[in-house]
Amino acid sequence: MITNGDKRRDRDADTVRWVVLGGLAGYLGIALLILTVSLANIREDERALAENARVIEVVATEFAFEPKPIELERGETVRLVVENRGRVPHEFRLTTQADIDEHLAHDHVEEEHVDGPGLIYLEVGETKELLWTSRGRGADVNRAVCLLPGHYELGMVVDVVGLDDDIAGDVDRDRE
Ligand SMILES: [Cu+2]
Repeated sequence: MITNGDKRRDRDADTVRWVVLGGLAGYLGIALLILTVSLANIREDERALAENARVIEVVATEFAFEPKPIELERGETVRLVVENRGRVPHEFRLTTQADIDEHLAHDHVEEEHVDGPGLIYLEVGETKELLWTSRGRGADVNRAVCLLPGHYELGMVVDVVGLDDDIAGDVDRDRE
């Protein structure tokens, strides 16, 4: 038997549910607003960074990159404008010799040709940009490479060296 007391309890439970849901929706709304504003700020910061960044023009051909080496100052943000002047697709990948060795050890595992942090894939005739901030010695990249099968072996690798420390010396040593 349903009593009036039961009905009231149901109504009360409904009210509580709606208040909780409303509260959650409110919180979500505010969180979304904060996220949107933060993302807009990040985009604004990136735009400012890109505008002030030193431009380094890089040309990819078969099978080399110019210039050689790519020189960065510690903490410097550069805009790498990479043009594929070759007759086949290439990639431009900022990485370390250790990662290259690792990649080669796995016999050129076929990867999807998608751009990512420090990586752009270039069709013939394509020019793309990469914004990069050098973090300095130890945690940073020391090579720019194309890891499409066979390209590294044919010479598509350049040193990425620091202008203000002795990364260059280390790179020269470990390539010998
Ligand atoms: Cu290549």
